[in-house]
Amino acid sequence: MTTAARTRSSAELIGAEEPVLAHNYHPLPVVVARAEGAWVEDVEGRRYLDMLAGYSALNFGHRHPALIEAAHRQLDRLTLTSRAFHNDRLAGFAERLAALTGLDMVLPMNTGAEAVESAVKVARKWAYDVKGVPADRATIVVAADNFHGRTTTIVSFSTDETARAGFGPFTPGFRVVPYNDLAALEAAVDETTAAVLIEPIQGEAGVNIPDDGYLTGVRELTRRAGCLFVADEIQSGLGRTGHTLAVDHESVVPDMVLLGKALGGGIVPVSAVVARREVLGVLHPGEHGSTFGGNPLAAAVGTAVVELLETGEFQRRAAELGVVLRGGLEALVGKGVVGFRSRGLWAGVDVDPALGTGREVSERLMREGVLVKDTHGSTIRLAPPLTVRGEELRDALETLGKVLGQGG
Ligand code: IF1
Repeated sequence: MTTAARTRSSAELIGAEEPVLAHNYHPLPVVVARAEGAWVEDVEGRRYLDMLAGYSALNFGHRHPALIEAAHRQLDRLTLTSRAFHNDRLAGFAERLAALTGLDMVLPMNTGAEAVESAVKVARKWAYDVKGVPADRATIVVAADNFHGRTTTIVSFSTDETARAGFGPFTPGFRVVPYNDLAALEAAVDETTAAVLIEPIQGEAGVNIPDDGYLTGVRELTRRAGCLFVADEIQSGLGRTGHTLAVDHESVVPDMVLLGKALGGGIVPVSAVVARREVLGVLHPGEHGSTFGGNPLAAAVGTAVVELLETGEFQRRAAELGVVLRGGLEALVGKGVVGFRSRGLWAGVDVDPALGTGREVSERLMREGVLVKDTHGSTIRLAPPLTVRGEELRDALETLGKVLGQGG
């Protein structure tokens, strides 16, 4: 029987990837074959609690019934037209998404990086057409330790050498300031500034939560300076922090909100720039686009995602279970955890380096049936689906304590 016909083992599949798949990841040695809710199952049938949730792309769990139903229904009707024609799903998606975020207009894209790239283009065009910045002089201020994606323009303003090295020359027009530092931000903003682009909570940096008042300060500072506040909510948004958007924690409304990941329900790539009409109004036919942006399947799934969020149930669960998460982590401080940051169902946990690297702890947790991902050094991130049950969360925290108690 050929290899292709027989179901290959996890080990065989991992081995088969090596010669034929680019080595741009170093995955944990687990091969997932099926999943439901907060649980995944590998090729051999072993089950794991998924405490990463696709880096917050699976906020509603694996294969949420309402989202799968929306996808199936649309698959049987229409999947793609390109934007050369209208489709009967896009208006509803844009209306519901704009209303959910409290903004006016939607630019539908596919990946998070495309939303970020689109925001850079729109902010620059707004600077030239509305603010009156001289051509090609627009600047955008970003934060150190940012993560906004992997394209060459985006890594141009990354401060992570691993993300940048070997990919130059880089796109000019960006200024980097320390995160959570309003004085430094004020000093960097001037008459050429189109926008300030920040994550309301820095995900890849290890769930780096700014001081209360920082987001309000950014909002006031950008309004005073006449530039745009662009919030990258691609990882922090859509219920993760106990609010629809992380900026809701300070009741701040940015000029542009970037969404992705969970907007596609863990089924299809869906991202969007949502903004005030004056901002997205700078785009005219032929100036921007995407083959798949706003496709009917994405719009149907995206609409079902927005409908889930309109109930407030997932935001409530993230807030309520976030108390369980925080309490469980507080109990581990001094028992292998040297520090942590959490908001809602999102935490960056700093493990005692003497117990191992984040990767080593992740591998030990995997052997205990819990999947997490390290960020840098000895920090691991916890971001379960917002559908996780309280007892599942408590079990995962108990397992973390057990692994750390065993020396990491
Ligand atoms: C990978 C990190 C997380 C993001 C924010 C934009 C994007 C992301 C705040 C781009 C994407 C993903 C990328 C993925 C792993 C994951 C990640 F580790 F890379 F940094 F979540 F922290 N803004 N983050 O977090 O969205 O184009 O990927 O759809 O590159 O390995 P994308």
